[in-house]
Parts: sequence; C-alpha cells; structure tokens
Amino acid sequence: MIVKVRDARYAGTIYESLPRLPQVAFAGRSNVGKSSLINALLNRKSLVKTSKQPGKTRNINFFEVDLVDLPSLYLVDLPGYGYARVPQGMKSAWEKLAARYFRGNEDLRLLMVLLDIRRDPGKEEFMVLDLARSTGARPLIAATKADKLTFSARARRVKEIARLSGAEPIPVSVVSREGVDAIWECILREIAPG
Ligand SMILES: Nc1nc2c(ncn2[C@@H]2O[C@H](COP(=O)(O)OP(=O)(O)OP(=O)(O)O)[C@@H](O)[C@H]2O)c(=O)[nH]1
Ligand SMILES: [Mg+2]
Repeated sequence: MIVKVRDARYAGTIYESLPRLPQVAFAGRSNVGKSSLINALLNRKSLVKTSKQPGKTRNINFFEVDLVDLPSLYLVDLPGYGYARVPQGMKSAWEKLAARYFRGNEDLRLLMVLLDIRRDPGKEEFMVLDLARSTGARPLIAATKADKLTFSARARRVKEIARLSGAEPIPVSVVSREGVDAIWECILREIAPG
C-alpha cells in the first residue's frame, strides 16, 4: 500500500493537551537521525529541524500527520538520549522526560528505536526497548545511515545487530531513501491493521 501524506504540521510538546491520536515515537542517541527520518517519512525537507550538532532536540515534539484514506496520527520526535550527563545513580533529564511520556501512554502504538548501523546496541537502546514493552507499544529497531556502508558490510551489521538485540533491524537511509517505505508499512500495521 502506498501511503500519501496529505498534510503534516507541528502540534506541540505536551500530549496531555493535544487531541488524542495514535502515536509513533522515534528514540535514539543524539545525531542518530531521528529528525531526518521523520522528514523523510513525510517527504518534507525541514519540517523537523536537523543538525550536525548533537542534542538539538530537547523537548518531545509532536507532528500531526494526515494521510489520504488512512487514520491521522502523531509522529513523535523524542530528544536524543544522553544529552545531559549526570552522576551515576541519578536519573538523567532524559529518563525523567521519557518516564513521564511512556507511563500510561495508551496511544503509543510503535516505538522506533534508531541505532547507527555502525554501532552495537548498548545500555541506552536496551533501556528504551524495555520502556516500550512497559507500555505495550511495539518496539522496532531502525539501523540508520545505511548509506555509509558497502552492501556487504551493511548485511554483516544487520546480522550482528539482530544477534545482539534479538530483533531484526530495518536498515534505513534518508540519503538513498532505503527503508522509508518499510517503516511506513510497519506504522500502518499498528495504526490501521487489516
Ligand atoms: N549519510 C547520512 N546522514 C544522515 C542520515 N540521517 C541523518 N543523517 C545526518 O545526521 C545528522 C543528525 O541528524 P538528525 O536527524 O538531526 O539527528 P537527531 O537524531 O534528530 O539528533 P538530535 O536531535 O540531536 O537528537 C545530520 O547531519 C543528518 O544530515 C542518513 O541516513 N545518512
Ligand atoms: Mg533531532
């Protein structure tokens, strides 16, 4: 099925104050490509600000998306984890913000966990995968910046990430647009089953 985006707009930062719609959230380290991927999904150059400088996005930003012949939804751009380093044992600003966002959020259908295809999943990825499971949202790993590797290196990395995380990652690139349609298919499976 081809997804046609009718309109997409910034809707705010606080979901308690927004009309209820299904949500698809994007989590990952700073600079992994969350904002870029949302723009690619929406076919927009710069609806969401992207940056070479990590830690640009510090709020949870909701983008309301109207689709042709399909239900509307929010794409939710979470801040990159680890933007505020804190002493061991203390919860980071990110964890506090995320805990508030995930807790009791029945509208969150799918959590895309973005991981640079050249990196192994670590503590932060496992933490956010657990958070998704606690809400009942389906977690999925997107391996970003796939264009940075040769075809064979990419296949090796996909296998390795699958082995370490226990889930098959979707390789994506906003440069080649590889994986963009595959992610829409995963979104539709959650918001418009059948
Ligand atoms: N080559 C390549 N570069 C990418 C890709 N996706 C993102 N980038 C680049 O990576 C940098 C960071 O992208 P962003 O989308 O701003 O990353 P982010 O995850 O939103 O970062 P924060 O908002 O800081 O958490 C930018 O310079 C992007 O152009 C990709 O698929 N391929
Ligand atoms: Mg961003």
